[in-house]
Amino acid sequence: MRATLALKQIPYRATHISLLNDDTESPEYLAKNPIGTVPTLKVNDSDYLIESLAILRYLDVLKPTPGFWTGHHSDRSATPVDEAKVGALCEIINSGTHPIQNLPVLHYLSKEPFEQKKWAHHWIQNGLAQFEKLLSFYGAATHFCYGNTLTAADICLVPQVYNALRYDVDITTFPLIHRIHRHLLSLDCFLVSHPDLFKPKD
Ligand SMILES: N[C@@H](CCC(=O)N[C@@H](CS)C(=O)NCC(=O)O)C(=O)O
Repeated sequence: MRATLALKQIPYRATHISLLNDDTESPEYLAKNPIGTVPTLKVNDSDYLIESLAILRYLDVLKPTPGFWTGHHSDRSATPVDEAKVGALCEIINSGTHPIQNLPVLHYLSKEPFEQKKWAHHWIQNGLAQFEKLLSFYGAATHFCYGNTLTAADICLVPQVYNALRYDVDITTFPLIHRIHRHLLSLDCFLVSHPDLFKPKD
């Protein structure tokens, strides 16, 4: 979400919310987001948005340029098929990978960090393998997941790779993901939104 705000040059103020300290369980937080997840985006005095893809869609309607649902194609116009393909890449991360390695699932699975890590590693590996296959199937080029410009698929990929590295998934075994991810990390919108920049100072 922060990368999208940066990409679309929408100013915002970030508040640090720690899942590990149960900040999302406080009455103040739950009043804004009753399911206690992050991210939450305050958009006016009474509305708070949740769910990353819903927020991405909102931000795209709010500020359509640059758009990120179809990718730009140098040899042709973008079509609804492009949008569905970008959507499929997003879903592999957002529905097929991230939720299975999310903290509540790991806590339900086991109290043992080793078991949690083994599970998360397996499902992230599985999700990225699917993503890699689809990148290849859709003919991903060098720099982006789809087409010649940044799309929502890139925006979904970067935080999932961040998590993959936390669980020691070797992303060099996915050549397309590895190459694209390296390029994405050099872009301003990802540089200024990197999670390490939003950690509280000691
Ligand atoms: N599908 C939601 C997932 C939100 C979500 O589950 N976020 C994680 C952190 S990345 C979280 O809040 N986990 C803690 C919890 O669910 O209690 C989205 O895309 O925003």
